[in-house]
Amino acid sequence: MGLFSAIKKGLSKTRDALVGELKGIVGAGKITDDTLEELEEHLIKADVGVEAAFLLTDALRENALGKSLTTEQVLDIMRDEAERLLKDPPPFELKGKPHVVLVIGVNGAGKTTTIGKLAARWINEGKKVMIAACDTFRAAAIDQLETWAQRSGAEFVKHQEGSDPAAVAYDACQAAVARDCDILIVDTAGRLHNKDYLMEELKKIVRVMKKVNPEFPQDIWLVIDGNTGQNTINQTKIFNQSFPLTGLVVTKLDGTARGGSVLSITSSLQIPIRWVGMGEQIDQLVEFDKREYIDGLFENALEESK
Ligand SMILES: Nc1nc2c(ncn2[C@@H]2O[C@H](COP(=O)(O)OP(=O)(O)OP(=O)(O)O)[C@@H](O)[C@H]2O)c(=O)[nH]1
Ligand SMILES: [Mg+2]
Repeated sequence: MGLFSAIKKGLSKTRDALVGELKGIVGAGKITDDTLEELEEHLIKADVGVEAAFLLTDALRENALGKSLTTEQVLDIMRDEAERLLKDPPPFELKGKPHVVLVIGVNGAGKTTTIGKLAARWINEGKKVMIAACDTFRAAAIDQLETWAQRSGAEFVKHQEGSDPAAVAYDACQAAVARDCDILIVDTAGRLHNKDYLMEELKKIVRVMKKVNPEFPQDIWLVIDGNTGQNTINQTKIFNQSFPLTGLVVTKLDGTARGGSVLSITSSLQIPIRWVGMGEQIDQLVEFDKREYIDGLFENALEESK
């Protein structure tokens, strides 16, 4: 399955909800305030998120109120607005040697898997990559990352289960410098954004990294599950208050994802989406592409809904 169709499939729930009922709402004559209100409610249900739902309907209010438009025309206006809301990330470039990427997120979001995929990708590009197991809660978590290190050919740093994650991070930074690695990717335990002590633990990881080099970590990426819908926006906001997030990874867009919510995340927080997880396999990670995403959300939607 090509990237385009994979994204389309992943976004199918949002798209179906968006377009399927849009026809009924719009097809009834002139666009009125009532139509827009109904549409707004509908967009929120389709999980594009409250912020994006407001912005999309505002765009319609400006351009469509009082007019008789076809469903295609209404979709076009929303599409233009979505294009305005989404940002393409600046190209990923290495800033320093090693370039350290700290990967954080709630439980089960896909952090460890994403790290394995990233390591494989960068090693394929000829880079020397190290990964570090700062999820020390469970032995299984360390083993899981070690398996990814073996599969991808990355160097691997771990301590015993139950050890201080910050100590692992410190060692890994030093080892990555000593072994002349291009990139160090640091895995962390899943944590809920509202658990203060876990957020403190992450802050400690960042602090000790800076002892090795004040520039570390050059990137902090939040991994979010594309199926979580509206919840991801709150998560992202709270993580971003504690850590200056430099990018997002949205995983599981291959499933029956409600990936429309990423529209709201980028529009309200201005954090670029960098990577998209499209499956469990090592090569199923793609660079986020705004065009493909928007096509996945809107293209041929009318055809499908017929
Ligand atoms: N379909 C699909 N599954 C994924 C993707 N990314 C991760 N997964 C699966 O999601 C589950 C959780 O992935 P992990 O990488 O272990 O998630 P994690 O964030 O490290 O989890 P914790 O360490 O427990 O917080 C695993 O079964 C993965 O195979 C994806 O892009 N698509
Ligand atoms: Mg993990």
